[in-house]
Amino acid sequence: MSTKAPIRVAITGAAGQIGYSLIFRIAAGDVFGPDQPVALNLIEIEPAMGALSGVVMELNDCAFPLVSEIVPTSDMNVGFKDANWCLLVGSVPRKAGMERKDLLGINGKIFVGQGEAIAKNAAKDVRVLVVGNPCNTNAYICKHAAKGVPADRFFAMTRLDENRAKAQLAEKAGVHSSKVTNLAIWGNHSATQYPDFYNAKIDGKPALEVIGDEAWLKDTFIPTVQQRGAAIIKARGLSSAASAANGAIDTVRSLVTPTKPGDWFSVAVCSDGSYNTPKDLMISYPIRTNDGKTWEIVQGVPVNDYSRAKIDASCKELQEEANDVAELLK
Ligand code: NAX
Repeated sequence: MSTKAPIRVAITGAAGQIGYSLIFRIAAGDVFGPDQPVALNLIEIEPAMGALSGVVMELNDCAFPLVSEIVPTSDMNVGFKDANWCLLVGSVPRKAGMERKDLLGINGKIFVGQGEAIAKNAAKDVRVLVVGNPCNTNAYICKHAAKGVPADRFFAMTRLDENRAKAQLAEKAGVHSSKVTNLAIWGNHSATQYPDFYNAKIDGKPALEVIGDEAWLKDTFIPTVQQRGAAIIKARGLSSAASAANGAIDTVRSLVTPTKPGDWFSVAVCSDGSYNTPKDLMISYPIRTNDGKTWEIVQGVPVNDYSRAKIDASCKELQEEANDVAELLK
């Protein structure tokens, strides 16, 4: 057993599908490394506590060497206590006939409560990744509610979109996905997201040059990435879970590990107005970290007229979502 102090990770929606992949991989050391113990605070709503007890039994049955403690709870004050990382996965799914505004309102209340509980209970160095949809706006609400926690500690997940985009480009180019770099997702984790193929590289060369088919990139690649979640639901009868958990794992790992020189990764962060985007919203950009602690929006990435229009459309949608939840932020 490692002598390092454990990192405490709070996970909401712990008995859900994504939780079922995510928790076991964190416990196995996939995020913080094979020498870093983790304490797991598993948060669920009361009706799912029975299911969560089954997850805890299975976790125990894995006898993971790195797991120092497991705290299953439906009390947010217990769940976020001393958490260094909060992975907010649980949220209420959209049901038939539900307007976006209704969904935003229902989830918004949850993320106000969670933001307040994080501010009150979490560790001083807490960082928060929101996965539960609509993740950008849920993170925006949480950030506002978590008074006293710096805005640069909040993130919303667009890494699954980045990974999906890399896989599509790799397949088209006939190379391994690891050869695709500099793939930024801009904007919202929604159908308006912009997977930026103009700046992506394949084996160090511009993706456009390697693929040589701009029409395919605009008319097939972008919609395929934007609609990938729906394609998985159609094929599997369930939404993406293992790949979503993997996206969350990649996001945290990228934020705690120095980024390779020249490369970047995608995650939504609190906008400082970079690239003429609205300040304060949670917008996905090309991000890098030099020390695994602080991060920066990569500056100077070329944005042509096509990219500009796509980024603006996605930010407009985020602004509308923010307007829909303005009441909750008072
Ligand atoms: P599930 O419905 O399987 O699990 C969600 C779990 O959250 C349930 O067990 C539920 O009891 C719990 N929950 C609900 N409200 C809670 C609360 N207030 N506190 C604690 N737990 C709560 O959904 P799953 O497939 O795991 O997806 C979880 C979320 O991820 C959904 O909002 C989904 O839309 C979102 N996704 C986000 C993605 C992204 O790229 N950002 C991709 C995958 C996924 O669609």
